[in-house]
Amino acid sequence: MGQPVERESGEAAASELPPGQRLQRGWPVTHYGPVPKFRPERWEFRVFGGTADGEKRCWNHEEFTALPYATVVADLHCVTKFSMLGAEWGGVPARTVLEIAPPAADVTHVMVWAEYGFSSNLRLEDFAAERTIFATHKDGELLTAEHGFPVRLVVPHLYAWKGPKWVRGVEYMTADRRGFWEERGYHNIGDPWKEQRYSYQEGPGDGPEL
Ligand SMILES: Nc1nc2c(c(=O)[nH]1)N[C@H]1C(S)=C(S)[C@@H](COP(=O)(O)O)O[C@H]1N2
Ligand SMILES: [Mo]
Repeated sequence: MGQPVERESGEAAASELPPGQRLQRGWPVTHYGPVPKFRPERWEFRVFGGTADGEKRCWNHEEFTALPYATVVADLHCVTKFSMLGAEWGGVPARTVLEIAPPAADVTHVMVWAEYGFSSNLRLEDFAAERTIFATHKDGELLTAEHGFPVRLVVPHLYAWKGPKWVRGVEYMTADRRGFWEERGYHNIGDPWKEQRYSYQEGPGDGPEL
């Protein structure tokens, strides 16, 4: 089991909820659209866009799950106001992906792509945060299909829509671009401790023009 991880500044203790959130018993399933069927022979995880050497990286399922495994204890805060606290996520840290497939020096943002074209954009520093992880497991068990099997992103310090389920790749970007929910009224950054829920709350510099 992983050790509880020290929180970064600005975050509260594990038992504390961000403003406006309430505790949820159990673990509800929340997403837009159908649950994709996992086809191992067709599945690949791609890193593309502004890589340092200009080359794409591509891992099949066997290769991806053989990457260095780590665990992170983190909460899930849905913008619809429920939170799930203290899950242990296991998988491949985003930092590991950044090390193996480094971005070019001018990369500032990433788009994380999932099945059916779902996407979410992140600042490179949020993606590179110590606890951002491509989770394959929760509390020691493989993720279920509806919770994102085989891989979902968990970004502990942002609202949960910033963590796509059924991830298929990462695009390194030299400018910011809105993802699926960020184009549809949700905040470009999505910090739950600042209650950055909706795009109308964005200040100058928080995101590209809508
Ligand atoms: N591919 C995909 N991932 C997604 C979503 C989605 O619509 N599609 N919804 C997000 C939202 S809004 C939340 S709250 C969490 C919910 O994760 P859970 O169903 O495992 O609780 O998944 C996130 N990841
Ligand atoms: Mo959500």
